Amino acid sequence: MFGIEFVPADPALKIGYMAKLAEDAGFETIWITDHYNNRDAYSTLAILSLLTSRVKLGPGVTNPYTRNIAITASSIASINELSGGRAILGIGPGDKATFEAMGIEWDKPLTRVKDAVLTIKALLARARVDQGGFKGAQLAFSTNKIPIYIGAQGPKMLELAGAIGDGVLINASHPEDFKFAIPIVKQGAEKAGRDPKEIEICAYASFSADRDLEKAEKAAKIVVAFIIAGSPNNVLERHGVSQDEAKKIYTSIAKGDFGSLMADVTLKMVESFSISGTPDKCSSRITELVQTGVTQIVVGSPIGPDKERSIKLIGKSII
Ligand code: F42
Repeated sequence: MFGIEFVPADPALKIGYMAKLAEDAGFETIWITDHYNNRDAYSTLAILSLLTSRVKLGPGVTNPYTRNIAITASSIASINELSGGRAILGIGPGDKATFEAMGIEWDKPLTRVKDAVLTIKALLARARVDQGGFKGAQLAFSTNKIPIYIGAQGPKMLELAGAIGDGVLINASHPEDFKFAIPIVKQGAEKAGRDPKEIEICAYASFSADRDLEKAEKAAKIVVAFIIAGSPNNVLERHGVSQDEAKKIYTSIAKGDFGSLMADVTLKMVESFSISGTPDKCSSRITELVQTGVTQIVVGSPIGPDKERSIKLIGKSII
């Protein structure tokens, strides 16, 4: 199955247009990123609910810090109603850098995500919630079941996703990352007495497709630079990126020196941190990912050098 990510750095109506294209191209899920500095994810999802008719859609991912989780339950239930039962909820611990700018402290992310998922499930089932500081919170309208996907990279978050999620959104593009992550998700499911096959494993991947290999790779470089700058050391080591190389990239981003970035990000890095290239090249990477146990490929930024053309190309030559 294929999904696609849109970043509401663009206006909602523009994303609505792209979303319809994606639906027509054969994508089955649409994920809208959630960061305070972009357009609001739920306003965007409301527009998408009206402009599409088959795709499932939801935030990918929201978090328990910037929105009270009862509001998240109400928001996603509203999207479910507007879309005729097509809502999906992606939730994760959130993005540390934007929290700092908002003055939000990132305390106990694992516990917060766990409590959020369990509470949101209870609220969506119209239960009265009296735990986690809530005092009798209850939704005043009904909704049918909304699948909850957990955004996870770290081992404990991956295990939690296996234990309580309907799916997991793993921000990675290379088979080695999934060979590490998937057994942990499955172990989390087994420990919780669940069938590991029930959990959807999504590769939330940086993706860049074009008939011209070089154009596709070039378009991925900026996104790959940001991924490397934000990756923990164990992930960099897994892909043979030295501390010095990562530091150089981090410094170029901080200076806004995008000219240097194009030289700092090597083709090997593009291979490790994105799915980029011609449709054939992307397809063979997708086959490798499916062999590790991935069940959904989420086509993430940049999508390609020309988003509209790449969506059509992915539909025609990959999906
Ligand atoms: N973040 C956003 O803010 N917006 C987005 O739109 C977004 C999209 C997105 C899509 C897919 C995806 O996979 C991630 C995405 N993210 C987005 C990022 C996401 O919110 C997380 O930042 C990302 O998934 C990283 O999470 P992580 O799994 O690495 O978890 C962190 C918190 C971590 O360190 N986890 C550790 C682990 O092993 O999993 C565990 C930490 C731990 O145990 N903490 C203890 C606890 O109780 O929480 C406390 C420890 C102590 O000493 O206090």
